[in-house]
Amino acid sequence: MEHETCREIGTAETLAVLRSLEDAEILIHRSPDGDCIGSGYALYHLLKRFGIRSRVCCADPIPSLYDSITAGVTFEDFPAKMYISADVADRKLFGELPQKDAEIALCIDHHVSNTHYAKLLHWDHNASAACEVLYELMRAHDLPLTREIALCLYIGMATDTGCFQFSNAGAGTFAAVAEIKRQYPDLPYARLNRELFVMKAPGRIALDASLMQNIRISEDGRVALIFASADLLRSLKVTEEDTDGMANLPMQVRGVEVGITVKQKPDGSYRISMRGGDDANVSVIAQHFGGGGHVKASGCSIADGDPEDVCGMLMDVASAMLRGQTEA
Ligand SMILES: [Mn+2]
Repeated sequence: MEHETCREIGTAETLAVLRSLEDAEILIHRSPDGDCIGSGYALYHLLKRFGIRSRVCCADPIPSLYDSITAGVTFEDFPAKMYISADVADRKLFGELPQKDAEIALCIDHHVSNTHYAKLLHWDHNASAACEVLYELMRAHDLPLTREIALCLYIGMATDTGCFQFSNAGAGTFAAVAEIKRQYPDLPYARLNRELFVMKAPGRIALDASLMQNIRISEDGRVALIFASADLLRSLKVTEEDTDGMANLPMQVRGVEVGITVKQKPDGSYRISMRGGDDANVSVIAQHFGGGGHVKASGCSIADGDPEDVCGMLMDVASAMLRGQTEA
């Protein structure tokens, strides 16, 4: 729902709002990833330096993968007076958080699809990550980049750029990371990259093998689809947290421009993720199915249907739309 008076603000006003907060809760999105966790915790550390009590709130538990961010942080118990959000494009993405309907004083985000649900919005939809928006804010006002904050921001930018491999990693992203590395050369970058982007749980290795064995590829080789049935996910005991990054699998096939990942939920509905190569705009394809997102990374949901029909239809529509996009 759009806030009737949502106003976009720059860094100076954002900083003033942050400084004026009191007993604040920082809301991040459900199924938390490195960017919302990183930006949420970075904001917590920043507010703490301003002498402001805050805590990060998420509908789902923070995966142990992000222990390096959460270690040593204990949130105080206090009745919240104000709410801000980080990396949350839409109120719906709060999930089943008790505060999901609260007035959001400020949202800091980078999603082009932000629905302007907050009272004030500080965003840059050209930034790779909410963590990059936050980095720029801190840089613009000479706020000290502490070690904890640097770690949070690094993980957020690394996450949303697929470890700096996606096209959303811009000059600003690399400049931010260069500065973080210059100030903190001894953060465990290589270990973090391996833990976050290379290593997988054994069940996940088995899942990837099965998905790749059954990958569907269009006749022209430009659209690939993998289907993870609820049965398969259950039998391999793969948790939600373990499927992170699964959507990038079809893009491993050479020549693929649109990669589609279909995950069947226990209730029979489907969650679809789409990834785009150089020439594809998957946001438009996802919109066709009522979803949306970024040009190179989007998603949508389908309520029900036979898996064969759903996968076949997605392949057909994506192939046709890709042809439309790339016919010059
Ligand atoms: Mn993000």
